[in-house]
Amino acid sequence: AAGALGAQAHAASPGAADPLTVQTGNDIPAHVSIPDPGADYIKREAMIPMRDGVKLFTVIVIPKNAHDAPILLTRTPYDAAKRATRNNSPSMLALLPQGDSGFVKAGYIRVFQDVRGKYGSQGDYVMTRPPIGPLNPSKTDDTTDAWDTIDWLVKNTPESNGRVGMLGSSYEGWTVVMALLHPHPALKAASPESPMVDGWMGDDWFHYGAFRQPGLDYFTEQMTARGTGEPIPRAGYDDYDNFLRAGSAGAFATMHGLDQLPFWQRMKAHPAWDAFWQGQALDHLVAKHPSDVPTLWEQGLWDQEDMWGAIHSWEALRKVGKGANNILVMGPWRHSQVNYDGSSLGRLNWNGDTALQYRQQILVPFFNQYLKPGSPKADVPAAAFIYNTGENHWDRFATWPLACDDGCGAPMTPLYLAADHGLSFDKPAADAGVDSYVSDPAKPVPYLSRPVAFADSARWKPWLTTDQREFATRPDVLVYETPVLTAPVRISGQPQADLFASTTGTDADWVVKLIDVQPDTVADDPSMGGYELPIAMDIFRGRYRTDFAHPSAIPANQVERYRFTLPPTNHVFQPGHRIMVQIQSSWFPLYDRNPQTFVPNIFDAKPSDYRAATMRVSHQGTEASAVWLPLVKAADTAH
Ligand code: PG9
Repeated sequence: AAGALGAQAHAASPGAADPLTVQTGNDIPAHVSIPDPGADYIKREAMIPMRDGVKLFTVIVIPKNAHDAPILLTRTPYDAAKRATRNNSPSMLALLPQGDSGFVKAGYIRVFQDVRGKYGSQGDYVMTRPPIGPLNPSKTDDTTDAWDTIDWLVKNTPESNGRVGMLGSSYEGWTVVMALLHPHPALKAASPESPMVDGWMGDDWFHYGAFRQPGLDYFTEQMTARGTGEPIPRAGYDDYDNFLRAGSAGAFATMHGLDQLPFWQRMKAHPAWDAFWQGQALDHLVAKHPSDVPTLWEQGLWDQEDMWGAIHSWEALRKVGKGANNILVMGPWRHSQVNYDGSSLGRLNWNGDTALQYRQQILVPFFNQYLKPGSPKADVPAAAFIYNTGENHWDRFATWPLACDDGCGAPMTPLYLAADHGLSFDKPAADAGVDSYVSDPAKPVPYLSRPVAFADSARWKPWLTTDQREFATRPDVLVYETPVLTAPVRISGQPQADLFASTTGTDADWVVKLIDVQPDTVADDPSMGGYELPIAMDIFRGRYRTDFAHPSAIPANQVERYRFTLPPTNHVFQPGHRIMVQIQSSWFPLYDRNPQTFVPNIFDAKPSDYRAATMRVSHQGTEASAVWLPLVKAADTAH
């Protein structure tokens, strides 16, 4: 039969190959689009030229028959083509991400763009490329790239009304903040969602100088390929063992070849908050270049990745008099949950889908107000929209926080560590005591029960809500708690850890956890009885106690003061509950171990540097350790 077909082809075109029979070129055409006549949108792809000639790959999804439509732009390192294709569907609602539904229904044009050097875009990739200046000697950054993109979009999208909003979470939130440093005039509203703002202070890379080891996998995923790279291969399932066996984070990275990555080389050279980090700390930069673009700064109350960025940028802007067009939003969410279902987190259940409530009631009306002329004014509170995680409802604030060190309705109130592992609002006596534990770097306290694999995203996402009971029983964790509360205790602001402590070593980490202990009996959910729910917790690397830029050895056996702000909260400890504080000196393997012997750079610590030390926490007289609470009377709440 094959011979007969060949004979027919030859007979049809003697002398020349018939292209309908003999394929001589590429079976994959250079340009192809598969139209769906039933689709309710048009999808365009463009290579948008930047001022230096580099072209960025951009997907533009336009509702069919759109005219005078606003544009919603997200710039991403996570594959614009994929971000714009949740499902291969003729329905724009099904095509685009879940969090976009309100914008789709409101008729927006949706745009996703690959940042420079990733996926379809040309150019070189630089991790969260610092702004043009001492750390970036080129003529472009993500401020100019956003500007050039918006300029092109409004000139080349005839269906648009010339108004653009920017939205995105995490790295995508960072691109929104970068755009705000010098916004294009067509940028009319913005929402950085859990934006990465200061990688050293409290976002992805470090918290107060303690290094977050999952970052190493992120580096190989992002920087070993233009497209999607792989995480670091592991011999064992349990990352507690994998990292412990390697020694320092630097040794783990070297063993797995990360020294080839320029960003890791830079990070390793800057373990302190020096000019490298200061020069790209966007909370400081937005205050130096405050924009007039109305902005919703959003982050989760249990945001396990970027819990620093939104609140600190918002606060910095408020301090330079830009409160009016900058609103803070905090939902009862993990990282980026704002764009998904917000009905629950871990073992916690909320009053409906809180993420949808926020998107429907605040986010979309806010963007409509500025992007769709003629829209009603959005009903947005003057300062902040924050979920009340103790009473299970949203609170609207005309000013926030409700208590702080200076300039709020109420001062901070110390909740002191007390004798016999108690907590009290009364200042302890001069001889109330000191508690101690041995912190052994050979047996660090885990942040989640073992085995713990960074790749297990189902455990990672809600981890900040994990029951802290099993850690409370370790001999290297100090536990303090109040009696059972007989009246509600309301806090709304940022608690502050304030430790007076010593170590027999010369460096130390301090982890402080503020916890809501549920009653023994929880009638509707009995297995929650006694659950120790973290409300605010963080880690502080002791060498930075006097200066984030210049670490110094801790004098052995000398009481030093360690003060650091815990993540923000808006919570009510209900009657029947107890307030608990836990203190420990490691949180592994999420954070690299402190060798507890001062070395110039902990990334280079040698096995012999890691030594057990006795930690002493004082709770007496002038050395009264406390957690300062943004305590408010219920009547002070502005609903
Ligand atoms: N938290 C992630 C990230 C942001 C910025 C830099 C590196 C990582 C993210 O979710 O995008």
